[in-house]
Amino acid sequence: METPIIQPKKIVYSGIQPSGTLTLGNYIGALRNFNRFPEDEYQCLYCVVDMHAITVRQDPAALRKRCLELAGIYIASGLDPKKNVLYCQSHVSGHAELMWILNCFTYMGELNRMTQFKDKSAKHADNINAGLFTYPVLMAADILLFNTSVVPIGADQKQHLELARDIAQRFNGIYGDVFTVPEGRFGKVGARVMSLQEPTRKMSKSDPEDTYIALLDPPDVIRRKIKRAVTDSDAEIRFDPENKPGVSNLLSIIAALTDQTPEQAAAELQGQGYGKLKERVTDCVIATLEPLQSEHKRLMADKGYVQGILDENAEIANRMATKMLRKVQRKVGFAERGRR
Ligand code: ATP
Ligand code: LTN
Repeated sequence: METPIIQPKKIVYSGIQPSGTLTLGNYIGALRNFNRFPEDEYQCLYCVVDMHAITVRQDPAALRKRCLELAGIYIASGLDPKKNVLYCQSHVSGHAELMWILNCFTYMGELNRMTQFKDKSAKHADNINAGLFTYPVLMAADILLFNTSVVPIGADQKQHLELARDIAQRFNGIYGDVFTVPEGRFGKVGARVMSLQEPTRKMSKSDPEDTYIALLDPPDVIRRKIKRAVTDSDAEIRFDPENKPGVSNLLSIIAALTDQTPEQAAAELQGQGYGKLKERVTDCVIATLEPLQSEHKRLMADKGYVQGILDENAEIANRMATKMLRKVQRKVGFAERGRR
């Protein structure tokens, strides 16, 4: 009998910044897709990217608290911490070490083209630091450090992922096949959830409160924010992002949360008013977030448990990272290490 060939599992990797309260955009565009990889084929790592978060000023106590809260959100969203590696970026020094090497394989011109850098520089004109500029290189290091095949992210991160692929290919072109070239995985619906107040802009946790739904908003706040969401002055429920951005955004939210297409969601509400549309969005959002919120509350009452998960998983991530880092260091010609 032939021995079966056991394929190593493919690596899935993503990260979210603990830079504020997570929004429905983070949930629909990223978090809810993290659970969609069968465990017999994929090993998933999900990181709390606290090193990325300090590219804008953070209050230290608040940042530390948000790191633990985000780990709690990962678990509360259904990610089993025994099967997924959930850890903090700053606990694995390999991220910064690989970033330095990759900095030397990234061109200024490439970083100058990044739209997130342009947006964030405009938003934080008083603090355009070098970290904000090299942010995408740290993200490339996160991904390449683990030989990642698949990166589930929202549409706004596509340009950063392309850069990570370019850096990997450039490095491989010089040193042989060192890095796996990663692919992005974007949701069919909701890869770009828009602001409730300015539906031509992305929903973002660093914008004013009434523009986003926070994952931990209580039902009455969710209801109020959706009621006030900007629509338009005719009354037709139709999916048409260009001409009806507000209504289309609400339809996309329903579609993403009910696994429909936005057109199907529109058809179901045909002939009804915007009041009904908003009621439907509110019901879908509350039904989705309620179980996550109650599990999160339970976890936050036991912070020691969440901290323990982060500690254990940092060890696993460190082991995986060190293996890759040593290989890269050897390739570029760093000094030999003694065995002691
Ligand atoms: P900030 O607003 O502070 O820059 P952010 O929410 O844009 O933060 P992250 O927390 O790092 O950035 O995003 C985590 C994940 O959520 C990424 O995969 C990102 O693409 C996704 N994401 C963020 N906002 C949206 C959105 N409005 N729609 C869909 N996906 C989103
Ligand atoms: N830059 C991402 C967050 C992020 C990330 C990653 C996503 C940092 N490292 C690695 C995927 C893989 C953002 O959404 N702002």
